[in-house]
Amino acid sequence: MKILFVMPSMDNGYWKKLGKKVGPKSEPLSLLYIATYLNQNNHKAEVADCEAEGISLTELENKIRNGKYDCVGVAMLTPLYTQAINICKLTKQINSKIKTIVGGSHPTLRPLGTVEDEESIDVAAVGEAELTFLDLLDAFEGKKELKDVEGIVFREKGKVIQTKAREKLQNLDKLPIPDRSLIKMELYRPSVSYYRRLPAYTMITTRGCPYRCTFCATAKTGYRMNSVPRVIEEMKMLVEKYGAKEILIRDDTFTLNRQRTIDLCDAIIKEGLNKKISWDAISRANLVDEELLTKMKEAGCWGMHFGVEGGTQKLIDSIKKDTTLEAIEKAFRLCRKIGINTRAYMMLGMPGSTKEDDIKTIEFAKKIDPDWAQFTICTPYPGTQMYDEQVKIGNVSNDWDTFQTWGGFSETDLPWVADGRSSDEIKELQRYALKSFYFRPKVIVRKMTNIDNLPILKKYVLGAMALAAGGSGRGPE
Ligand code: B12
Ligand code: SF4
Repeated sequence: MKILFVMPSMDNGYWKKLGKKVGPKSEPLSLLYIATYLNQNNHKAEVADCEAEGISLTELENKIRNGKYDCVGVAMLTPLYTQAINICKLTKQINSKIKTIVGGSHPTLRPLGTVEDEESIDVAAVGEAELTFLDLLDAFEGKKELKDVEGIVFREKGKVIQTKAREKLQNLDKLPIPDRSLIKMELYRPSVSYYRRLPAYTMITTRGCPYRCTFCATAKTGYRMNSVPRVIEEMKMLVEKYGAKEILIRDDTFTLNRQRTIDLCDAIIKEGLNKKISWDAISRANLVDEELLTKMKEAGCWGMHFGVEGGTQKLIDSIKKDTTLEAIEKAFRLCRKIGINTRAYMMLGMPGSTKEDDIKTIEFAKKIDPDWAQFTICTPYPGTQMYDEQVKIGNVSNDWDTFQTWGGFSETDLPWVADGRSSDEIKELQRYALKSFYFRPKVIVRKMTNIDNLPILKKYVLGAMALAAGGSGRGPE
């Protein structure tokens, strides 16, 4: 069958305004994984990335009209909801026989509601969808029944039906390396503060996270790893075929399995990849130590990102972060000692928090002194424990377009505000947090001494402009 996978344009709120300039253009790995798997199994799948390729709805319409597709698969993160729906509607207007399938975090976490709310969606895929999609195509070809396809929600005779959940694929090596020739790799680059050298491309080496943070859409999803040789093969491909100078490893908790991290670093060094690329990764502060970080640095790791979230033990306990302020401080201290750049993800306005708590969070960010800090306004995404709890209280919006948790300035309406807090107060605190964090003499001097080439200077100028554009940043009164 012929399938078009579409990544909708991030054409709302923050992304429309500042995101286009300083935000990321990230390879749509989710769609590439599925498309590659289908192509390997004798289907013909293409990928259209409306954001990166600048494809307008009219251009997409022409593509679908002329492409003779049997199915259109659309990626649906919560903030992409409306754009994804518009693409399903458009497809049905062009030809009602084309099957529309949505997948990604939003339908995974809200499967029945997603299909019930929108008639132009034929099927929603729940969870990882490589195997599901292949089965689905068999069903569309009449080889099996839709009700026997695990991991989907579909509509039949006016009824919405959810099938048995699909078990997670344990051996990730069974999936082919995503075929990046399906997209225009030259269009992709991370956000300005996320790289040192370009081309910088993204990959994942594990799936899932066993931790239970109440705000997180990937909480309690287990943990599976690609083998070390498979990771090396993909890294080599990025270097040799696409000229990557940097790799962004976007696993949720890269260092969860300490021995595997060490083995991977050893293999990177053995292959000489550490001489060709640098890389960064995301993990938890309690999952690193001096020996591990030293090994990672030797293997080319230049940056580590940690979810810190709150600046008091009470706050981080309240979201079940399962770590301590001491462990966090230690991880940042070690990274600086070893020479690994750090990024701290902080959250403002958590449930039950006060303005004073948030000020302590901002002060804690300064204390641990990462190279980059992101202060995001806490947002309960559907499917998370936090969402379920806040919906009971009754103050969460169902306007999915407003679910944008950018670490820059939030200027659009917030979908939710913690009890006793106001949206204006939290937005103002966010401005204060960013400005008071970055416009410290120590940070400015550090950034200036780090400028050793023009692109870095350019990205700092862009970053400073973005910060300066963000309102008064007067801070707490
Ligand atoms: C890389 C990344 C990004 C990148 C690229 C996103 C992209 N366009 O793909 C960038 C930096 C741009 C980004 C932005 C945001 N992200 Co993000 N991101 C990720 C991250 C770390 C990895 C995604 C990835 O590539 N995974 C690897 C692939 C293979 O897995 P996958 O995406 O889950 O895909 C599988 C299934 O979901 C399914 N599937 C996915 N899409 C589709 C489509 C179809 C048609 C089908 C059938 C199936 C299907 O099949 C795939 C293969 O098995 C995830 C965390 C995570 N671990 O997934 C967060 C995550 C997806 N992001 C999240 C969020 C909240 C955001 C932002 C809203 C944050 C913000 N700053 O505002 C923005 C949204 C931007 C926007 N307007 O869409 C949440 C999503 C929550 C939600 N309910 O939508 C996640 C889950 C993080 C989290 N733990 O909470 N993100
Ligand atoms: S926030 Fe990080 S550690 Fe917590 S559940 Fe999500 S991915 Fe895991």
